[in-house]
Amino acid sequence: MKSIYLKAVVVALSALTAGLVSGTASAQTQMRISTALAKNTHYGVAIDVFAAEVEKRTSGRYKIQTFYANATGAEREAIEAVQLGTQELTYASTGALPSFVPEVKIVDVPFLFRDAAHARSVLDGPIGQEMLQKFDARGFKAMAWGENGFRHMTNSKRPVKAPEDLKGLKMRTMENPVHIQAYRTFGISPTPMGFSEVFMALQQGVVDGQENPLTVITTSKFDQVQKHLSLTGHVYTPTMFLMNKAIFDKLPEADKKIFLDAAKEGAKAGRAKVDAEEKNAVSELRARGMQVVDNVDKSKFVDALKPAYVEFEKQFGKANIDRIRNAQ
Ligand code: EAX
Repeated sequence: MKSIYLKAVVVALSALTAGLVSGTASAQTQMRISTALAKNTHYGVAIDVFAAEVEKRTSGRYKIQTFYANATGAEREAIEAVQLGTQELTYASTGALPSFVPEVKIVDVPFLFRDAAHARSVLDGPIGQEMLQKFDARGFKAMAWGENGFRHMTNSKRPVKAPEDLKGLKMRTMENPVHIQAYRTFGISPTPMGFSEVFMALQQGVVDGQENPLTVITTSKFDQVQKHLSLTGHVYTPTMFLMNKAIFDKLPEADKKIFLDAAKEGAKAGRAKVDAEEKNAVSELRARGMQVVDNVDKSKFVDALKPAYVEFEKQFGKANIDRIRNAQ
């Protein structure tokens, strides 16, 4: 009799403790996500939507603090912090990612994607999802691909109409080895640096030019320090929602799904912002005084890259490049 009574007390007590524990668990968990560009950009929108979706779908059990314009460090440092777990999340381009997960380099091959629809369907399809999984072994949960966009060249020296015009230009590039190799093949002298240093490097003439999607050129006001824009569209740059793997793994199953779905929503919002902004970007940049070459013959740029493609095919396998290139 006594022992039954005791058991009942124990059960009641443990129920109470469980209640208390779940009471504490329902207190808010704070997490941080950072990105390289300002709040009013396609990156800012992506992390804002991600944060809002996580908060909404978990009824506020998580609070995602958002940091813009490299406030927690450049992309490389932010990715490192996520790998270490000192920061939970970041939304970054493929600029610095290859140093962490070399397999991702293939997406940076120039003129690989025909258009944004092609890029998005490859990244959201089996090829892109396989690549996300490569991040597991390196301490990341790669949650979803997002978008920076097709890169175009700007410089302060001359209009770039053909690859010959690039010879001798000193250009800031991302730290991405595929870009660096391709741009050298064009005759460019590449100067890799983090994004936060670019405006000043252009302003002070440390470099003659840079290349970025139109949305980045307009929102970063590169027109103030660059005269010429050429719509080369030479490389597509995706972005990625990255989370520390151990922190992700500890989430309850239902929350894992919420985080993954929220990342997809964030990516979608980012891509929609790219679509909206690209419509007016060229006329906007012209209005701000840039000289725009909008009729470059892309096949000449592709031809000029022949020696680089030989290297890329060796490095990534021609079949793997073709599999992406020929995806419908
Ligand atoms: O993710 O560093 C860069 O040029 C990227 O395109 C972007 O602006 C930051």
